[in-house]
Order: sequence, then structure tokens, then C-alpha cells
Amino acid sequence: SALTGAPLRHRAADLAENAFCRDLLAGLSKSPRSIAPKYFYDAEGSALFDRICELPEYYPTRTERRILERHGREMAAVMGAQAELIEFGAGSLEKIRVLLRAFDAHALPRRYVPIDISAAHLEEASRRLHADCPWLQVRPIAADYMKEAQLSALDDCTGRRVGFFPGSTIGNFDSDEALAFLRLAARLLQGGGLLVGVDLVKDPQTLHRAYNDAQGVTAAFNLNLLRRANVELGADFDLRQFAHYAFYDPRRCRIEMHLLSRCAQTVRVAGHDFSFAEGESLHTENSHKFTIEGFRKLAASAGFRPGPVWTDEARLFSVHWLES
Ligand code: AVI
Repeated sequence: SALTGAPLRHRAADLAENAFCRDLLAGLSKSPRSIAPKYFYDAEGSALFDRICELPEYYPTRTERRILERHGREMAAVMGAQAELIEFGAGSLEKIRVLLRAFDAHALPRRYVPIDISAAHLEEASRRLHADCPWLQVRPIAADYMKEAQLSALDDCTGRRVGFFPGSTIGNFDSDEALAFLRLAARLLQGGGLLVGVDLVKDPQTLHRAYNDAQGVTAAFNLNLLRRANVELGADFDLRQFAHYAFYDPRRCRIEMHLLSRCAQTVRVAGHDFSFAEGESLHTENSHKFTIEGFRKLAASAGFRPGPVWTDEARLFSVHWLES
């Protein structure tokens, strides 16, 4: 407080309203333990993710970028002129720059609405984009795009709406969530469509390397979740006592990321104790890989009409236009 100079951090009442706190406590109480990957993205986590995107082993970002560069004009054509362009989980607003370059001057989007859960990161990235493209109306929404109640600002977008969902973030959902997201997007984008990036099934070695990089950036990204819990929730995770563990499960066509306890230990989170056995896991992320046909079927089951698909020569990654 102002009188004592000591900040009133981590008060129980404040924490009870905190979604990260609620979900982490629930996830630690389950067996097996898990937490939604959206909690990776505090400012530090978003910065680490940006570094992952630059890694030599992490092929999705640069492959998708090349597909956008090569086929951007065809994508701009299906997205149409003067659209309301809405990006889900917009991150650092880098990929939209590639797409914007592909539009003719008269056909540029009338407005760009990036939605992201990482408020400070979004604010800063929006300011930078607007400085570089002063002709573009940028209207960021700091929200969880899975929560429709947080998206009421979209009511202002009365023109033809088109969505952009790059990076294969769709792969981080389980199948129910992916379907729920696509259904929500199909409804929000009625009369327009969604341009979505989808990582493809491929040889396990390439996949394994992409999530086990030599510099350990992915490990730091995974462990940052615990650092975030320490900072925001006053938890006492010892980061040296947890190990990054990522592997490809070919049966489920997905990378799984875990944090494994290196020893038997008890951690305290918001007044609750959790005991980990040696080797016990906190499951932090799934990253599903798709076949082109499998993804088109999923999109169709959510109410989209699957349109053109663009891919790279090695068929590492795909970008789909879905009409709604
Ligand atoms: C954001 N998302 C698509 C990334 C992925 O590949 O699943 C997150 C990530 N996790 C580890 N590396 C990158």
C-alpha cells in the first residue's frame, strides 16, 4: 500500500479472479496434470516465441512466410477489396505485413483488427504497424478470442469480414476446441472467409528437431510458464528442478510438450501444495499436425466451404482459404 510502501501482491481475493491462477490450480489438481498453452504468452513468453520463429529448426514460420510471399496476390484476391481484416492471436503482427503487401492500393483492407491475449505486446506491435503503415486503421483488441463475450468491439466491423489465423495455432487446440473455434470463426466471418495456416504431418525427425532446438529457446519458452507463475501468483517453482520434454506421437499426429519434475518435490501455488514425484509431468502443450484433406474435412464440419490451398514444394506447411 501507499502507507507501508509494500505492494499488496498475490492477495487471495485478487488471485481468485485471475484466470491463470484458476486454471493452473485446476490443472495441477488433475491427473495427469496439464495447463492450456495460451498461458505461455506473457510479455516474456511472447518474446521467446518470437525467437523460436527465427530458429533454424523451427520451419513453420519461414515456410508459411514464403507461401504468403509467393501466393499473396491470389490470397488477396479471394479476401476481396476493402475488407474488415481480423487476425486471431496476432502476436507481433509480422505476418500481416507480408499479406498487406500483396493487396493493390485500391483493394487494401478498410480496417485491421488484431486480437491477442498478450495486451502489452499487442499494444506495442500495433503502434509499430501503424507507424509503418499510416494509411491502415489498426484497432487492436486485447482478448481471448475463444471468448465471444470479449469480442463485442467487432460489432463496429460492419463491412465484409475476413479472418487471418496463421502459424498453425489451430494445432494447439484439442479437437473439440478446434471445432469450437472454427464454428465461432465461421459465424463471426459470415459472408467472408478465413485464411488459416496449418502445419502438415511429416517425418518425425523434422518435427522433433523443431521442438527440441539446439539453443534451448523452446525449453526456455516452456519453462517460462513456471517463472510466470512465480512472478504473478507468488508460486515457488524452482526452474532448475523441471525439464523441458517434447516428442512427436505419430498415432495422434501431434507434438506433446511437458515439464518433467527432475526430483520428488512439493511446490506451493497460491496457498496450495502440490507434490511431484520424480519424472512426473505437467503437460503444457499439444501441437497437432494435419493432412490437407483431414483439415478440409474439419473445416467443412464447422460450416466452412473449403477453397484453394497453397503449400510449399516440400509440403511442410499449408495455407487454406475457407469460405463462410
Ligand atoms: C503457436 N504455436 C503454433 C506453436 C507451435 O508450434 O505449436 C507454439 C510452439 N510451441 C513450441 N514451439 C512453438
